[in-house]
Amino acid sequence: MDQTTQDSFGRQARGRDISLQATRFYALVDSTLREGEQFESGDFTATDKLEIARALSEFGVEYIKLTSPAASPGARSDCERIAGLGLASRIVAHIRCHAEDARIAAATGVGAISMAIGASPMLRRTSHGMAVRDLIARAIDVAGEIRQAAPKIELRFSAEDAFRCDAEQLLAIFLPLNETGLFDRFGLADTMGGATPLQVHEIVGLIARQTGRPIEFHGHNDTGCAVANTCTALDAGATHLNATVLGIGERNGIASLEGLVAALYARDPAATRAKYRLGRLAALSSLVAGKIKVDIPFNHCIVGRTAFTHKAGIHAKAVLKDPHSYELLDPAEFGRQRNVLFAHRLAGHNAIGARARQLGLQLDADTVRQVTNRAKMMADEGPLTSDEVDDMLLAAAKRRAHA
Ligand code: HCA
Ligand code: CU
Repeated sequence: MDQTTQDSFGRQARGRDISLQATRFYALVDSTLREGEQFESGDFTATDKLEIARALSEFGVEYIKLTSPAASPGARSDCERIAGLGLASRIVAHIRCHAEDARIAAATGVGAISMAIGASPMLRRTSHGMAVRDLIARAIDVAGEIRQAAPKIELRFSAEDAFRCDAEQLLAIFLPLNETGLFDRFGLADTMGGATPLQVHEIVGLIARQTGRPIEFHGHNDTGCAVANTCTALDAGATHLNATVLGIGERNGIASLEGLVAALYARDPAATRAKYRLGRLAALSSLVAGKIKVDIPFNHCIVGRTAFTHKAGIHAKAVLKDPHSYELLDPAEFGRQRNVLFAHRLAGHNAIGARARQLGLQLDADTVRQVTNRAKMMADEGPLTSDEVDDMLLAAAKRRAHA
């Protein structure tokens, strides 16, 4: 009865029967060099792509997805070059469901090919005009070509806009494709970013159970749910999770690698640490931010400026005693630093006392409280700087020495 179980976050839960499982097997499919190229300023040069691919591989993502080599002569030569680097990450070429694209991709030396085609009634009408029957026939033809050219290549078929299809429409596509045995994995894309976690759970679970195949999930972020949906897809049985550095992609992008890594780490720090070189994440984010000429959002998971900044007195007090009080993620693991703010009106004597110790000052509790009260009054009157608080602490220490 009072058993210790693990919840889906890998945490111990006492006395409750939680049926969700601990972290399952998964692989990260980074799409910075494919979906990310579709970001407003994601026009990577050949050198950018090589640099980013190397950094992704060093971080440890299992797959690096590239723009279709059929997109342009440059895309093709970059794809061949990256596939030839011998990186630890498997290189994936994304393609349309076109025989010519497939031929070009199969000849580049990539380890995997991902084909995607609009599945929803809306995209079938506006994107390619094919009926479901024709779409299935096309996917089988293209997959057949690929299997002939590269029998061992890892092959995925994905339904674009899967979450504006109902379950029957999706099964009508995936079940016949599954029977051909041509595909290693199926993909479900929330192309519009409008799916809810409950919907994702239901659809991913259904397609995983009905096909018995590994499932890849790709979630856009239009409603801010991309990371939550991707984690929910994992809980529902997805094995391959799409992300991009800083979440870049069409419109406002997809699940960010940083957000996903934060969520996976929060569930199971040891497993996440064992899979990825966490200390390299911040440099990877900065590298990509520099290439696309954007600032890293101040509040981004892990790499944002304020991700490890504590302010309120109550928080600061507990964090100074034990950082786990208000930190799920350990900044040191990610090469980041904790910042406990002390120059503001919400600061308490704990934060200001800690600052005094940082400055090497030994002040008694009463003195620290006096400085704290003065700092609060000053902050009420206008902006207070760290230097002003430091000056007050130094002055108090001097007075004490002369007393
Ligand atoms: C697009 C296609 C895609 C494909 C996702 C996938 C999408 O650019 O529109 O490979 O599963 O979001 O549907 O990125
Ligand atoms: Cu997409």
